[in-house]
Amino acid sequence: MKDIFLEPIQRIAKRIKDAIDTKNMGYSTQENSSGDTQLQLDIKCDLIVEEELSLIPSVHTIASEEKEHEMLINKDGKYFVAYDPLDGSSLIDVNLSVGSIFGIYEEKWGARNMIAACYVVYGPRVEIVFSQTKTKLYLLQDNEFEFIREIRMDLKGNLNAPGGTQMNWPPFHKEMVDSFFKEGYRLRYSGGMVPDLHQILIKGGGLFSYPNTEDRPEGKLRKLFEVYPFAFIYRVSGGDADDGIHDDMMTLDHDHIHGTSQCFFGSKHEIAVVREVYRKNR
Ligand code: P6P
Repeated sequence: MKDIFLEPIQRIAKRIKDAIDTKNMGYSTQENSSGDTQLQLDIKCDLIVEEELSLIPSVHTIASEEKEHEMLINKDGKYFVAYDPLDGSSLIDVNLSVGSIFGIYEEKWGARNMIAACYVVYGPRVEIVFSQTKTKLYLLQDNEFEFIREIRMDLKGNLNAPGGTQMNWPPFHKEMVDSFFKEGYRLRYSGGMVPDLHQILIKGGGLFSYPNTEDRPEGKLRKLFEVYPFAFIYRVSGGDADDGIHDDMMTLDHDHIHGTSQCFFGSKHEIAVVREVYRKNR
């Protein structure tokens, strides 16, 4: 199954990298379903992904952060692909890393139907991380992606990536985040989900958190094309993920293609701490 998607995603990564490197196109007059004003680059990257995925016969339906509705590709296909074509695109203005995220589901949407996940990080280098039964790292060199190594996380890390507006965090969440800093964890947060989670994954571990907050009572990050893909990747890599609400978020059925959720991704130790704190404060 990886062989069906890896090559198209490598083509997507090269085309989006080229799009990022071309002349700055500024903002469009449109908004996406999350209410973000779309960069013309967002729209261009969305079309790149749509074009490449549409060439795969086994793709049934696609759903994009940049599209209000899902899009039928081939009624005889069996894979449902959700994607965020250029996550964190507002960071391009300040020359920080951004990414593309893909969640691959079988027969229908929903965490329980996820069978693979992948992201591309566009930084000083372009890298792809693809998870199915193992998590594999690929690096773009001389315009070709080369397999580098399998990624495995340590049981405990020392990086702490606390998302969301701190003044809107629940007090028990702030106490938990501060407890990691008191243990010596180091703050690593750029505001880009892909590079922030890539750093924790590659450096062996830690915690990324984005809680429900007063201003975002259902969290901010989108389930189908952000939360579930990274939860899948972290678990396959020997880490863990949780939503602080359900016994196992990856058994949940589908609700809405733009549904959001609070989310925690990290090494097993840090996620166990999250589970204990959130169960106590339900
Ligand atoms: P905050 C980018 O807009 C994004 O969707 C993710 O890439 C990132 O993790 C998050 O929002 C950052 O949100 O509220 O911490 O700035």
